[in-house]
Amino acid sequence: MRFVKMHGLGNDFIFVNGFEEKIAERDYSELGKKLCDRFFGIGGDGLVFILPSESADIKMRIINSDGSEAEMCGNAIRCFAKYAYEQGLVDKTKITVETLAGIMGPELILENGKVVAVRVDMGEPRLNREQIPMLGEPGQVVNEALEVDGNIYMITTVSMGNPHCIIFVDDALSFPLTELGPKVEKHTSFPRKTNVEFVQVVNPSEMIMRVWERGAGNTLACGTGACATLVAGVLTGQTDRKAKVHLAGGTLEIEWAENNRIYMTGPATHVYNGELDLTLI
Ligand code: ZDR
Repeated sequence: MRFVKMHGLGNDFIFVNGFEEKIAERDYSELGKKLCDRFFGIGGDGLVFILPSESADIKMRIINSDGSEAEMCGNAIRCFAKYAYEQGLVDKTKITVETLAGIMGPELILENGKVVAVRVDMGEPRLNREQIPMLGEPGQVVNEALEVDGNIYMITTVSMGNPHCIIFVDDALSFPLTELGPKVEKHTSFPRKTNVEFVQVVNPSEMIMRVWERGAGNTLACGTGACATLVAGVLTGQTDRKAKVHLAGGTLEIEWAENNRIYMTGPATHVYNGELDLTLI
């Protein structure tokens, strides 16, 4: 099976071109677990399939490294758009991509014919508790207390098609993310688990964010998480509607436009092409 390794700010993915490689859908989860393993497989935060779509130009399916399927992935979709364009699977710079979170709209930013960045229309944030989903009374979850092991954390939740729980902290870099992250990810309040973002507001147009990803753990960046973080910054009155989000792997620019849609701009990087004998793993 041929594959391509790409990353968006160090959030790394294995891409499989489903137009050429015929993989049965029932094998997606098992393959995701195996191929994403950094010791016995290729290594990656997720496995992404590029597939034909009936409702958009092209379709993306993403399997987390634990074999679960994510509705959406902000970093992967930038890589996805670059790959689809460069491989000639689409012939325009503004495309529509079907995902489990709805149809997204990446736009390639070219310089001298090369893709230098991708701006993605990530759709509208979903703010009602049942849309996250999170248990409890209907309404928005903004600065609400969540108890974990007897400690109280103030959380704000946002769905970008996938669930995010944002916790504002004084110092994101030294926060014990690997301790608290998995406990919030699997907290009983979140029936489909959640991605967890630890965020420090530097000023109204800049934030530092660390992420504990649902199904993937501590990763270097999270595109949907950066979008959810900007929304949480606005809802809590701490940031402007346009801000830079600094992640371990680099910076994303996020805007919550007046049309209620979120636009994310950032890089997408090709690392290498490979070929794998599936009978060996
Ligand atoms: C956070 C993420 N890498 C992105 O860039 O948006 C998405 C990956 C999917 C995530 N682990 C989930 O929602 O299960």
